[in-house]
Amino acid sequence: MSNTVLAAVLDGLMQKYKERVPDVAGVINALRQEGVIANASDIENDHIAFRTIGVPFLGIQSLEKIFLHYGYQKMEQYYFPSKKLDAFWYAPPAPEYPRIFISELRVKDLSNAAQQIIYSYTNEIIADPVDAIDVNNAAAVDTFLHSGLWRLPTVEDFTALAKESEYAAWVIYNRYYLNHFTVSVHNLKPGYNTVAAFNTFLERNGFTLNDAGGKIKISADGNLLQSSTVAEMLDAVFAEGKIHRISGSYVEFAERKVLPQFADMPALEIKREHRREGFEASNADKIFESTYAAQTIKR
Ligand code: OOG
Ligand code: NI
Repeated sequence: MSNTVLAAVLDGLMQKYKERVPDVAGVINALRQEGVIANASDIENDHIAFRTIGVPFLGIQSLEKIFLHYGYQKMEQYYFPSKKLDAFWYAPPAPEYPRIFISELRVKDLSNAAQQIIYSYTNEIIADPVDAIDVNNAAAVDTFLHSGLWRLPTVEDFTALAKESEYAAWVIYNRYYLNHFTVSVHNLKPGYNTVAAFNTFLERNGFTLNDAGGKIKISADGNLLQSSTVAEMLDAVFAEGKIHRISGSYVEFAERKVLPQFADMPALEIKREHRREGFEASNADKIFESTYAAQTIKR
């Protein structure tokens, strides 16, 4: 287990993500302009997220091996029946690293036709690709996470998949590109340290928020609050050089409240372990929609 390798892998992910998602630099610049942070490195990254396809050799069981190797610990499972997804979250080896959320498409829950489209791509993979890379080599992992695991999809296949599962279409094109990083808001200065206040800041600066189920997603215990931007549409090159607009990635914001048993602790002593941990399926269910057409149409 080497945390310098993990740090380099995370840096590589963030770099490509920033290049593809203008909202990332947009949010960082707005925070700087309003004097909330001095540098991008002042932002605490609550978690990052990946999407995967549940077929042999791929999916969660494949991608997670990289992060388990770096000392991440597999935590709770979540199930999203209407979206036909499963997910797990992973606790980092040290608090300065982000949590990881990995979801997986339940391919067998899709129609036969959609399954056949997916298999026509994923059947190119005849062994777990993670087993073929040296996970101690950050450059090798970076290349793997940003390379095509299967051939470029056709616009027809992409469109047919999107009709049944927008998640399926997103991942058949975007693969392991970072789906989002998450600004942790509770340690920011007053006026920015709740999701409600942060959303006001975001909208004042022209960002479009995902309003599926309301702009603030709140866990049943009231202690995990989340919001997200709507993914921007980008021109993507498909098979035969065809260009089609697809949704890219988005940015998320999270507020983890101090747990009731630590309510009387002095503010300066409060650390990550004193706050609400994990995720919430009902929040996540709506956050997935940040890349769905009903939301992306708003920007
Ligand atoms: C992940 C959506 C869920 C969260 O923090 O609950 C999520 C995705 O869009 O792939 O990020
Ligand atoms: Ni998230």
